[in-house]
Amino acid sequence: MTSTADVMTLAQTLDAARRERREIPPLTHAHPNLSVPDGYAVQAEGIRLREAQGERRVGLKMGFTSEAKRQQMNLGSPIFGVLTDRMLVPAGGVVHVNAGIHPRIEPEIAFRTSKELKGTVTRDEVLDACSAVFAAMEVLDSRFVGFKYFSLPDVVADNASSSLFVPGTTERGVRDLDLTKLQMRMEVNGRVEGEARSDAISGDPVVSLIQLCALLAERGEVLPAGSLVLSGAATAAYLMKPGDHVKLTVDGLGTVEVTARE
Ligand code: OOG
Ligand code: MG
Repeated sequence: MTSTADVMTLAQTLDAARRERREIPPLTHAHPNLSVPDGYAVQAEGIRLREAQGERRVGLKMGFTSEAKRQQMNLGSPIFGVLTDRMLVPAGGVVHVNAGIHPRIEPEIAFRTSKELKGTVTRDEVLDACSAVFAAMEVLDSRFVGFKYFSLPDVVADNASSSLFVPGTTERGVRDLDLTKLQMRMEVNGRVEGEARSDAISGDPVVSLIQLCALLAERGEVLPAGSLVLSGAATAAYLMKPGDHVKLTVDGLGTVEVTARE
């Protein structure tokens, strides 16, 4: 187990890399024994640093919940990260690629909770606790060199590569549509970049929330009421270039668009 001093140092290193838009080597190069729980300890310390800089937690995101993502990053199990208010980009807004290191964008299904969820929960309990479902895009930005070849503890420590998220504005009730059969299409400058059905996400995006509650419980945490939750990308992520116009269309959940600029 990494010591508390190490956890703080690693969190500060990652936070500085993020703020200075600098790639760093994976933490496991210098700390080969870093475990996944250590990664979550570094992530939590990193979020405390961001809160100390005035940011507020608004939700959580799941990662590696689809086969497409697990293959793209060559990593096998679901992980979570924390979303803050400063990561929010309104639908139709702009993502400045130079404000990041190597931002990538991906299509997601998002939920808002109105009740706390804790520990082992059923699909019905999740549906009862969710006040809305909507389409969203996530902009990832790994702080590690080349955005690849990192291990699970590295990406967990790096807050699951969180950078920005773009929630759609068409909100629906979670029981109003079959959440496993929503066709999702992400276009870049009119060209289809990724397409999948929503069951690409954990077989059912609601299952991502069940998994999230289980992962949180391992750390003695709950999914608070009022959280925004990204259930994970349905397709591989796309590397954004200035001038790209990205549009996600999801059956029953409308469209979400964003433009990349320098
Ligand atoms: C980790 C984050 C994965 C997703 O939706 O699967 C993720 C990464 O790809 O760097 O957000
Ligand atoms: Mg994602």
